[in-house]
This record gives sequence, C-alpha cells and structure tokens, in this order.
Amino acid sequence: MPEDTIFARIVRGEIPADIVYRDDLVTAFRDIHPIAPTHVLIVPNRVIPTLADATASDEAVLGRMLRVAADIAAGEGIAQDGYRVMINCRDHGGQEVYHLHLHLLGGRPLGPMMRR
Ligand code: DGP
Repeated sequence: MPEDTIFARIVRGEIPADIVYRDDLVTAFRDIHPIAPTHVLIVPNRVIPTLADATASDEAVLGRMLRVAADIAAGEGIAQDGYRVMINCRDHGGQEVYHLHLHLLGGRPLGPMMRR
C-alpha cells in the first residue's frame, strides 16, 4: 500500500526522525544521509507517490511544501546566502522513496545543478 512508505511511517510517528516542522498538510525532517549542512525533506502527510501523480486537488499541499521550505531555510539561517530545493521524480529523476518529497539543501556553496 502506498500508505506504508517509510516517510508515511515517519509522518505517523511509527519510526523516529529528526522532525523540524509539521502541520495539517506537511511534515519536515532531516535527511538520514545529508549531503549538505542543512538537508531537510518536506513531505505531504498524505502519500502522493511522485510529482507526476500530483493533481489539481494537490495544489494546496504543493504550495505549502514550498512555503515551508522557505520558512525552514530562514529558521536554519541559510536564506541570506541561499539554498536549493529539489524534487526527484521517478526513475530518471533518481527518486528512491516513492512518497513525494522536496529536498531543502544549504549551508555551503552547492555548485552547479548537475554534472554534464
Ligand atoms: P530521493 O532520491 O529523492 O528519493 O531521496 C530519498 C532521501 O530519503 C535520501 O536522501 C535518503 C532519505 N531517507 C531514506 N530513508 C530515510 C529514513 O528512514 N529517514 C530519513 N530521515 N531519511 C531517509
């Protein structure tokens, strides 16, 4: 069942995570394998497997994910220098966990977006 993703279990409090924010639509927690000093994942509380599965009825939660990313970046003290938000989608996007999530990365210069 899609409700049984690892991130759904974190949202439900069934497995531990370093939660930095939660509200009625989204939960944010630190990535278990950070690639930057700040590496936070922001996920919808209700499972949407990938960005490609999002519909018009998900616009509120998609917007909330971005707003919360900006608020967390401000709280982490990385907004002034800047940061990156990223969503990996499906196979070619390198998505590993099929529960939509936004990566918030910052705290050091992140370099160009991708290798050519
Ligand atoms: P992606 O490739 O976009 O699907 O990234 C998945 C991220 O999820 C990856 O950076 C590692 C992170 N992750 C996987 N399992 C767990 C977990 O159990 N807890 C936490 N906090 N992060 C996890």
